[in-house]
Amino acid sequence: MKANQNSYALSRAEVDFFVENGYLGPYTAMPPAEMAQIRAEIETKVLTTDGPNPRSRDQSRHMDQPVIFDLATHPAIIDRIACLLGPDLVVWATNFWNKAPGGAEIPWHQDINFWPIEPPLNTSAWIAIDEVTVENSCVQIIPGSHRESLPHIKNTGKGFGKMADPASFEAAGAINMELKPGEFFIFSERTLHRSSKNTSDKRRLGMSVRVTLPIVHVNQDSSPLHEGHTAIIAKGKDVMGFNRYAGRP
Ligand SMILES: O=C(O)CCC(=O)C(=O)O
Repeated sequence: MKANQNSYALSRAEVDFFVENGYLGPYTAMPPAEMAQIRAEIETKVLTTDGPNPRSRDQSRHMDQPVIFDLATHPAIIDRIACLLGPDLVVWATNFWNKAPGGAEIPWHQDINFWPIEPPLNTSAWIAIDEVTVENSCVQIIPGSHRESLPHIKNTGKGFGKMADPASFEAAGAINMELKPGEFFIFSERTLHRSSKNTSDKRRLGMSVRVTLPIVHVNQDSSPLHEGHTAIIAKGKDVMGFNRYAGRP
């Protein structure tokens, strides 16, 4: 069966749009009412407990929480990414983006500057757990920015270590990825994105799912991953054997 013969198949026009613009979506993984149930479980079982990453409760919860494993491997996400990357897919990281009212800006960046993967190939899905609007600081992206690797400089004292050098790009064409709970968008490892300070009185909770191929070496013991980290074979098979995996917890 070809990768694109599934019920979430991308059209050729959507694939071309991704190649041209470095993002796709929003798409719906589940209706808001279903995400409300998942959100309740995340609030009671996940955000309030320690997970496998000793530095952060927000990372790698696919390893210990079935609800997060299921979200990260949802066919609405994985089958669409299969239309971009092919039939064998690895979810190598999951992390929450939990921005409380007043939460700080995340500066413009290209993710590949932060990751221990080689070759540098990844497609991410950003899933809205809360409703995400301009007011509570939705992610913004710059279409087409993935076609160039930009220099990154220190973002001293701001909690997010690096940012794209503001002298190296033009943010004028940025678009806002506003999402209903259960919606997500897809973007590449070099798509420039940011989010502003959360100036609303509403939390903005989302989760990123990072998807790559079995040919990619993931340095799983290194930050932002951690000792004992396991990835997921989300679709197809891994005949390479470079990385550590585990199934549904
Ligand atoms: O949620 C945010 O504000 C930033 C998200 C992000 O940087 C990412 O998913 O790579």
